[in-house]
Amino acid sequence: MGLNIGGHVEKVNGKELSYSEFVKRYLEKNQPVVLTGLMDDWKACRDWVYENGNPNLHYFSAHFGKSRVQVADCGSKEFTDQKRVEMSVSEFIDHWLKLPKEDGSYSNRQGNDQTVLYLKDWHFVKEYPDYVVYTTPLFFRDDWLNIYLDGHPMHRDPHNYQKTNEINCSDYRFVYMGAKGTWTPLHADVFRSYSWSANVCGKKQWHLLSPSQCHLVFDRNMKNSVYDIFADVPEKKFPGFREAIWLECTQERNEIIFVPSGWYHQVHNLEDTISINHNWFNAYNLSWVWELLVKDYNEAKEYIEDIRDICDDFEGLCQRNLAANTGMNLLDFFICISRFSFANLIQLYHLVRNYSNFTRDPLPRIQYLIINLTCLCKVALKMESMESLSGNEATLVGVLEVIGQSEFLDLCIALNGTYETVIGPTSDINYSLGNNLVEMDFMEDYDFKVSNPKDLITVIECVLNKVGCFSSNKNINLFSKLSDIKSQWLCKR
Ligand SMILES: O=C(O)CCC(=O)C(=O)O
Repeated sequence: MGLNIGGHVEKVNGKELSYSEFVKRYLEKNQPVVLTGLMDDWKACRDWVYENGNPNLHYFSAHFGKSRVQVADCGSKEFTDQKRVEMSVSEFIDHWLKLPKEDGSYSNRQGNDQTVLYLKDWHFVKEYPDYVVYTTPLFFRDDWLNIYLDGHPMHRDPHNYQKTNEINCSDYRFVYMGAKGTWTPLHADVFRSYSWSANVCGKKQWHLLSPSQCHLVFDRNMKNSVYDIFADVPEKKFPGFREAIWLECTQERNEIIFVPSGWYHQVHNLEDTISINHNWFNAYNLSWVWELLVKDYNEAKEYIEDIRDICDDFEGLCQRNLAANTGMNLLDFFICISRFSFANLIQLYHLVRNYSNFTRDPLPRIQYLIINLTCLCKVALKMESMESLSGNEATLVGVLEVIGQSEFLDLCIALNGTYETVIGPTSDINYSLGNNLVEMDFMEDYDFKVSNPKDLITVIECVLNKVGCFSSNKNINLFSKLSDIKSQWLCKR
């Protein structure tokens, strides 16, 4: 029996969409969309593609041949994913060019003797930062994940900390390349982040399942999900699978698909395809990331429960396992959101305090910052109940100390640049972050130390109080919003 297709992913001309419309229609509602018209000036579409639309594979061998990449063997399953091997780009391209068919592609999806190789998760931007082949479209710019990883290690394991190790330095900006017939099994994305994927050439077929239906692709114990939705899925093991209603999408060359948080999807390359994709999170899907971490943490704990009594540092082991399996642990996430809270607070404080000095109305930016801080607070409130985060020495950090760190300054500059792009500038004059940081000197009076979510909420409350005083003095219609956030906090406590 075939899949139950309930509809197709909407296609929209990205040139006719504003950022606020994109937020309202897709980020907030967590709905997928295909955007057209956003890749016209990408160098990748010229350098990497012949005029007839085929990938210029020789270009890759000639320019990036020595790069070491992860390649999936689409014909063999290993645990929950395809088996991966490492090879050079040249080796991968040689394999592709030697394919038996005259059109240079694999003959069908599976069941072919020929090993079906698919280059995945190539950290291209990280490896070739000076060769700018694309610009991230406006809609996907507010990307806290990659902004953070540009300057901060994600997992600072005190037992095993190396500045250069893979987890520490990676980003989530990738290139994918595969011949017709290569594919990606059913999955939801890392951290339950958002993702976008742009076809530089070729064509992909997507099948997507909304989060409200995802339980249907799991087995009775809710442990394993279906691997390949086109295989013979046994009803006994996956009793809900046939009820699932899928969204389908054929993504053409020069189109970008937005995949929202928590949507399961399976992808097939219908032609030889090169794509660029990013994973990211921001205020709108932060709670998705938190929920996933809690679920994975509980599973990691349950898995080793039987050695709890003989383990010196059971909690530490759980956190290390969580970081290894999920890509970050609870502490990493807490440190990350603390820094984004500080960065958003600094901007908010600066904008409200100097409200009348800006040449452009800062209110839209202020409103955006308030939304961000509301989401950050909501997540911090959820985190409060997590025992492993209450009073953790490992995360103890002085707010002023963070503000003085160069990587934090870089984060603030990047975030400010992002907001200028997505919301608009507040001034014709160049933004001077140094002044903003100096303005925060009032914090010295409080000597804030943040070691758990409760402390973080206290800092946010304190700065919002200050900001609230300024805004009421200056008649900015902001105070009611701040009171709303506070009353939300109070009734949740
Ligand atoms: O293009 C593919 O093969 C898979 C991409 C994907 O799953 C994703 O971007 O989340």
